[in-house]
Amino acid sequence: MVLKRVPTTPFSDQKPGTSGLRKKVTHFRQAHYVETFVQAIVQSVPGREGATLVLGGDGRFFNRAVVQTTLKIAAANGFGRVLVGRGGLLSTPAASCVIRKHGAIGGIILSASHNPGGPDGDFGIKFNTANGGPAPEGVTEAIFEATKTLTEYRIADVPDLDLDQVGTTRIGDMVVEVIDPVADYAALMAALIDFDAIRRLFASGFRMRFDAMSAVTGPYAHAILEGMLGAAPGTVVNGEPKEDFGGHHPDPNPVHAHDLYDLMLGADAPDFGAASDGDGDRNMIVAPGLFVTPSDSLAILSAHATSAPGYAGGLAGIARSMPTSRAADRVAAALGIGVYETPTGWKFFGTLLDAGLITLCGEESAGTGSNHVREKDGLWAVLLWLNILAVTGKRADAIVREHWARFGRDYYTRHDYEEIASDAANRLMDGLREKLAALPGRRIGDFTVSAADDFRYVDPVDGSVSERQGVRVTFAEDARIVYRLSGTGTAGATLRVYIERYEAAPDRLERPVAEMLAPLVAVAGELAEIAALTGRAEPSVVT
Ligand code: VG1
Ligand code: CO
Repeated sequence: MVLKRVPTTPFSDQKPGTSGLRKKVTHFRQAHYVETFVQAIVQSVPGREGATLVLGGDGRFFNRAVVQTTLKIAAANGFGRVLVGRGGLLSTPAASCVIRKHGAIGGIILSASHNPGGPDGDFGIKFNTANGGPAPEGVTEAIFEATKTLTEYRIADVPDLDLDQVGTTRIGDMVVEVIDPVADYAALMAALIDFDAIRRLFASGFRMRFDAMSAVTGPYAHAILEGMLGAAPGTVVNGEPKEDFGGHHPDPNPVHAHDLYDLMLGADAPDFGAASDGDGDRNMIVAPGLFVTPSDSLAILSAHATSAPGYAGGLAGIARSMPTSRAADRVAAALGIGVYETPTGWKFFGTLLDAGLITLCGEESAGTGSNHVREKDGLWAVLLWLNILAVTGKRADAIVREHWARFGRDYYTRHDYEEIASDAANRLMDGLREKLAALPGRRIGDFTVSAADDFRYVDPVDGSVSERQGVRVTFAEDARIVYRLSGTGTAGATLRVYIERYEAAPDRLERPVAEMLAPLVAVAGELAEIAALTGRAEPSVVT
């Protein structure tokens, strides 16, 4: 193997965000940009000499090229073995599963998740550590520091490998194993979920639609739902991963997965609808006639988890990201288990999962997961739902209604203001921070502020501190508004405003969400002066 040392000038903009480094493909394609970031990752891995690395991505445009580059840099930096998904594919949860199962030292996942793909779309690179989870902030900081000082990278000067056949090859001393991207993941699902019960459910005529959104979960869903569980052929739609996701936003929400949403809310709805995102870690659940918010889904899965073999012993605790509704807290209280509130981003669940403090966790952004891997897991959530439906024999909409009847309902909406000017976004957040101290006790509209702060998280396991994780304003009327700026966008800034209100009166559980939350939406706009500061009268996306 010929090893090249290539001189490069450092970059100043390779700071990983909520979930790795995410930029436009055109940005990633500038000379040495990918190589510098990958070199920074690999050299920040202590003990890499001879160790195993996992590699794969969501199949978007540029995935194949970066897989080849990463293999060559890994070989030049002393790794002993790389497990790479066939065709360069691995969903994010499957990568987490493979890292854990094969004792890898970490993994590099190529994805910009739910962001659009293609030559003009987005690309991303993230690093996961040996526990299978997103690198914690200490590690991403070290990677960022390296990108700012690197003057060369090391790369094997070898031809591209054929990654389309399962099998073993080498680059110099480094073994490259091309693996079936589905097999390990499917085996893990079969160990956690009652596949027999779900097989009987499908055999009884239960109909479902799973929309893979032309992204990475297609092969997983085909193999598991239609192959192992006997769902009718055609259950999985858009099941072929495409480099540009068919031109769509692979974001499973009622806006971008509207075909599925419309079908489920129409007269001919099947029994269950679900979708997943670009890299397979998000999920959308739609019952016949009823969209299930991700926050409710976390609460419902938590309440029923023991019906699955993998959770039959009960839950240790539940965690949710701070902006996620407090529906899961109500379940935790009923179960008498701990509940943890973390900053946005899956990396904050890692220590809690590793320490055994929690079993399930989730985010309002369509992320749900458990201690089975260290990433959120879209298909797992769908399978756990199916398990619950199969074991209870109830319809999905009935499960949701029963949940509200028992625990009350946390009406919830998120308003996103995308691609606003960064300085306006920062002014808005700074303005809110300045107001915080004076807010408690203040009456705004029909609401009285009971507490207001900028969320500061102290990790209960390792004591690490994360400041300024979002402004939260809590009201005496059991309502809450949260403001934060996105850390995954690739153009300008995105303001996210999370609005929720609890309602327990039996005759007020099925009101239109927009109507129930309208007064609070008005308060949210007034408090942050959104229209005046951003120039936007309306959000760009409401979920
Ligand atoms: C968003 C979501 C967050 C999620 C992150 C990565 O981050 O809000 O909950 O963990 O995306 O998800 P932000 O910083 O833009 O709000 V994925 O599926 O895009 O990797
Ligand atoms: Co994702």
